[in-house]
Amino acid sequence: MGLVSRYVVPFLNEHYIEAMLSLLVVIFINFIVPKNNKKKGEEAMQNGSVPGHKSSSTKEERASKNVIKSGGVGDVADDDEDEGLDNLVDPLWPEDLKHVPFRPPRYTQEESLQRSRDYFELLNKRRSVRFFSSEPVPREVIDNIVRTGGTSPSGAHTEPWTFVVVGDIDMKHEVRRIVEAEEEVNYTKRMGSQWVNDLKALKTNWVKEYLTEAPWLILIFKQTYGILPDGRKRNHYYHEISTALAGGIMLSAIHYAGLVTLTSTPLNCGPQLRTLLGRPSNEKLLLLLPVGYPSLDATVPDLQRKDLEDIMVVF
Ligand code: IYR
Repeated sequence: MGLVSRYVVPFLNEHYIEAMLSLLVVIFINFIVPKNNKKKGEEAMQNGSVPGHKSSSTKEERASKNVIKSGGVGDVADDDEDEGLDNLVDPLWPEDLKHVPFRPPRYTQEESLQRSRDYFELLNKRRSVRFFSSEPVPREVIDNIVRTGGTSPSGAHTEPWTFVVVGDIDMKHEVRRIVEAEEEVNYTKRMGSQWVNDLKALKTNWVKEYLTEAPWLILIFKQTYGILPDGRKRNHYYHEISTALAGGIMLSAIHYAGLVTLTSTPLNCGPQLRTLLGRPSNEKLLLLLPVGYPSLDATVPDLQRKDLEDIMVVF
């Protein structure tokens, strides 16, 4: 008691307490906050997400929130728990990477105008199709489509993607079994009534005939990190954005080849499909594209696209 009155009580005046509180605030702002943000920033660089976005809720809670927010196939619940992403090796470039002249084809302004019109008109005819013919498509066409996807830009040129091509009918049946079982739960439980209602006009449900009708399925996996020959993990910057861009480029290649696809995102199927296809745990399913010709009686919803004024702002 003597000690307390001698050493503590004299300092219990409001000026002293105020000064100590200010000191604590300064320490917190300067040292604790930047440290946390740096860590979050590093995480975000790897997955392209917004720092501080992940909450401390359980995996299941995050899953259902994500289902409602984004409807993404690669969401946390799906297969996105990245284990041990510390100590990543940054991309390895050859010691003396050369820069070489770049001379792409050069068109006149009129030619460019014509080409831009033509390409718009071509891609404006692309539609997501759910009704496929089983008519075969040569493997070489698929090879070229995958090659084209592989021309996509990627973070630090890490090419963080794997395209799994399935033509084997038994494997397609396995994929369909997994997707339909999960999608039934998605439609009846996980998605919620508003989401199901929003999709009504598209006439989708959990029965996915296209998964066995289409001659090919392309499952696009993003690689959340790379694995070097010596086992070290390599940083794959912006792996999700890079792989999504590759998917977009593939959509245009599929359409240009006169084929159709559906950018399907079978929610909660990632881990099972990854295991079925023998892919390693650094790969997460991003998109599943059935590829082939439309069935003769295929229909699509009569949708309109937004006008230029509604999607473009010019300064
Ligand atoms: N993945 C489901 C649900 C679905 C979700 C959206 I957002 C769509 O635009 C279409 C379908 C399915 O494939 O049925």
